[in-house]
Amino acid sequence: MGRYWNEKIECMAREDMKRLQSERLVAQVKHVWDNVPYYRKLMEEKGVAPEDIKGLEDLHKLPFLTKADLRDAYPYGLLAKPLADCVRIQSTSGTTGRRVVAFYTQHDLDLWEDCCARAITAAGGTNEDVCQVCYGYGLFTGGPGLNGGSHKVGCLTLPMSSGNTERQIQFMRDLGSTILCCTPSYAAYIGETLHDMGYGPDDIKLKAGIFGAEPWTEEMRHEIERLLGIKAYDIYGLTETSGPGVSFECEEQTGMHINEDHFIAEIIDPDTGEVLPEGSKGELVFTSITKEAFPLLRYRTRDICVLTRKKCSCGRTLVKMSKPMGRSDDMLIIKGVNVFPSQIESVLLKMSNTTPNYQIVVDRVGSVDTFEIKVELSDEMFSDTIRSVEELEKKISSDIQGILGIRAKISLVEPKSIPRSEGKAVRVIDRRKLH
Ligand code: DLL
Repeated sequence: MGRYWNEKIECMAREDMKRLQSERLVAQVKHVWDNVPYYRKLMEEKGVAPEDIKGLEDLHKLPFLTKADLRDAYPYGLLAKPLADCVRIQSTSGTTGRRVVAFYTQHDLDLWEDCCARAITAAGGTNEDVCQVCYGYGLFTGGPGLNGGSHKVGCLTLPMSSGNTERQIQFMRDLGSTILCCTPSYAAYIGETLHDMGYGPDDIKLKAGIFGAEPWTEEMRHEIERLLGIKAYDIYGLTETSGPGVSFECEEQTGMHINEDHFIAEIIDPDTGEVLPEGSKGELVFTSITKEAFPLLRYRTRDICVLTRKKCSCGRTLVKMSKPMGRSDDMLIIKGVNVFPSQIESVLLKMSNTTPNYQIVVDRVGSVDTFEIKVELSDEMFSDTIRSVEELEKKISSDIQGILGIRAKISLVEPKSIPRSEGKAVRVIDRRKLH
């Protein structure tokens, strides 16, 4: 049986949760209508007023909010509280051409940290634990979110931020860290460095990791678990919704429970906006029902996933989302075929002779797309015969073609030649955009 941070909420009967969500939704819509002219205009354009929203069943009447709205309203246009009541901002790095600034009241910070505390507890964390937080601190939500959650749980918190990987391992060993929080790509890098330093899982005390902020596959999970000798849990969130902790994995490791007392989740068809039934794959949409300063009504995340209400052995009744399978705006279209980097990652990590380091390079020559996958070899494979390397190349090529239906040029590269990431990994280089 699992341990809970807030058993009453995490295991609440569905009917009670629906009632709670309905009440909070009605109040949130009124709060937004009264305080945010931008939302009021969107609602008026759709012909809907607060009186029309009587509960969960009316959610679909509300207009969607998109990233374009966030850009339009930047920086203060969606603020629902006076600035004097706000105590913090966080922001995205803006790598995909968007910069999102989210505002928090003290109450918002408390609720956010509470969501992160649920995630740490679900990963087995208690006040006996030493929690090493190596997400970036600063504007990025990863460090501050998990830091706050770790404090709430009462863990001894190591606010490391990312970088200086050998020092991370030194601290991990000296202070006996038991929980690691960082991106999955950084976790793999830390694991690799641990081994390079001549250590293995027996030389550290880690038992669990809470990894998120970027897509990662089951194969990547197994690789990290092997390298560090831990159980690896997924955590999801986005700056717009506060940050990490919107959803988190329990010991079943089959998807992430959404904190439904704070966020109502819907899955829609990204092309038509139609709400899809449970179990369908589509774009995740969130409505925040407790946020004060920066509320979101039907915010389109662009993340593609599936929701399920199948009973979970951990006892939580919170709906579960699958790992995001990609973003509708990060999907590559190569030679007319839809390609998600995660599909490629799962093929590569099934091979025993490669490392979790790869890069996808897309370009266009004339009007034809070129598609190359650089895959880093393991040390053992690198010193192997040319023939076995050629065979590996062929195997990867045919497996990729089997899954995607198009051919990629496979380039096997030397160990350690693909740049490592301390935050979100850069897996795709799409040179077509530069033309
Ligand atoms: O990445 C918040 C976060 C920090 C989540 C630490 C988990 C841990 P943003 O920088 O705004 O916020 O990026 C949000 O990252 O829309 C997803 O596309 C992606 N993402 C976040 N978590 C996961 C995950 C933070 N577990 C965007 N799996 C989201 C896959 C994820 N993608």
